[in-house]
Amino acid sequence: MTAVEQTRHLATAIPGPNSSALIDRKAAAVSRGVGTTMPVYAARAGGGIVEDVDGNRLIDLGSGIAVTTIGNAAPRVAAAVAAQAGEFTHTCFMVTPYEQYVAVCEHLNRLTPGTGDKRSALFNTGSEAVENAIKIARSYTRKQAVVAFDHAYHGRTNLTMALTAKSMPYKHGFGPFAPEIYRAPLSYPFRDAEFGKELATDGELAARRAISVIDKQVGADNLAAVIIEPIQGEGGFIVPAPGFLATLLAWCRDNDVVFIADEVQTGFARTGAMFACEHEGIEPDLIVTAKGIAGGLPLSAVTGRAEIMDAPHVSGLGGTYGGNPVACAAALATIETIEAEGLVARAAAIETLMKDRLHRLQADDDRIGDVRGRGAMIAVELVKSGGTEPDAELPKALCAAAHAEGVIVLSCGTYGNVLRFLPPLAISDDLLHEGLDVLEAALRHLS
Ligand code: PLZ
Repeated sequence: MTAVEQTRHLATAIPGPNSSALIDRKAAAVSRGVGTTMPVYAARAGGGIVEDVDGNRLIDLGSGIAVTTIGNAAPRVAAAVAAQAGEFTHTCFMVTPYEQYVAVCEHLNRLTPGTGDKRSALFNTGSEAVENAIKIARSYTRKQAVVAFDHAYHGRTNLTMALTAKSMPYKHGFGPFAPEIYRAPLSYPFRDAEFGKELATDGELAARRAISVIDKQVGADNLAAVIIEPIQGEGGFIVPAPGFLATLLAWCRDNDVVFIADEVQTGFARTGAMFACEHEGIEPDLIVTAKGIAGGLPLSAVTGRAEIMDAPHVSGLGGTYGGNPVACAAALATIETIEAEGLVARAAAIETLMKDRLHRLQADDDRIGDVRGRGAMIAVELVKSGGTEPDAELPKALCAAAHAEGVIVLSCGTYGNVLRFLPPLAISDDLLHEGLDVLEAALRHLS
């Protein structure tokens, strides 16, 4: 197979005739509940480009929602998947185990923050791993309650819907939700600033506000776990004020509460560290990973302190496909690629490039309220001119304009007013600049 040409190219209007035909087939065959962001159907992808079924080549600033971090169809992954598929595709680890599963767990134990004795368990999706982290925490503490945060996203299964904050589209009409889930206030510097500079910059203060809510409304004696994304993803790429996570973690340690970091979106080099917790200098009890772990194959994991991970009884954890051998082969190739190609440093370089441009854009456009994020996980929060009132229409219009010009870009945020960038680390600087040029022009045009 030849590599996808690394240029943006519009062969037809977006969508072209072949995508349009597929859009009609989808409407007739696929549940309406499954929505799509882009109006084009993919044919091939690699580097920083997704090529559609009409021969259009689009700049990829989404990585399939932070999954193909090392690049799509990355050479080591493609080769490892093909080789493993030729040997065996499944035996079920719970029936006839295989080395690849153990090897992925060894790498996770080595790579995640914390030097103590660790164990891992493998699953298929981020939601499934989050559910298992909660099961493990409950088994270890023999307590039931779980605290999640405002703006959190942890998945779409029943327990993870309960943990997720936003109603539409994730929860609306799908209740009742799992019991014993409580919500605490987050540190959201851009919005906390309305309540004073201190709260916006002092993470310890914001953590004390959350701890007070937890203490009074749940009580540590009932609380099994606190779960948090070190940088919230779907909620709007919210980076908490320094000290917020460390203060929460310290409180958890003092109160026999398991601290779970959901690094499903932030993990595996995405933020300019292998894991986002490293930026805060914290070592969570449990860490949940998925997405970037296996270059696009479905794999997820829970990793953590051995005494916690070993709390569930034998055969208390599992699932038919968890740690599928093809997905494990992809994960081993992904980890090898990150380390061999120095991709953690590449993510940090992408942060510098993007923030530099976006800050300059912000300087003469007061609709950009905030520029934030880490590594190749960068966002702009869009507001009504000069204020802080969220503007959800502008990102919609910007995304539509970018899509029509051949740039894949996504929005997010509780208020739907955040434009987020999750480029693959395999993208060139030229393509990144070109993608931002397109957005900059669209922003000017929409003023
Ligand atoms: N935890 C932090 O970001 C998935 C969801 C897209 P699954 N985020 C993308 C959508 O609209 O469904 C995510 C996440 C965090 C958990 C999950 C859930 O991971 O693999 O989608 O189950």
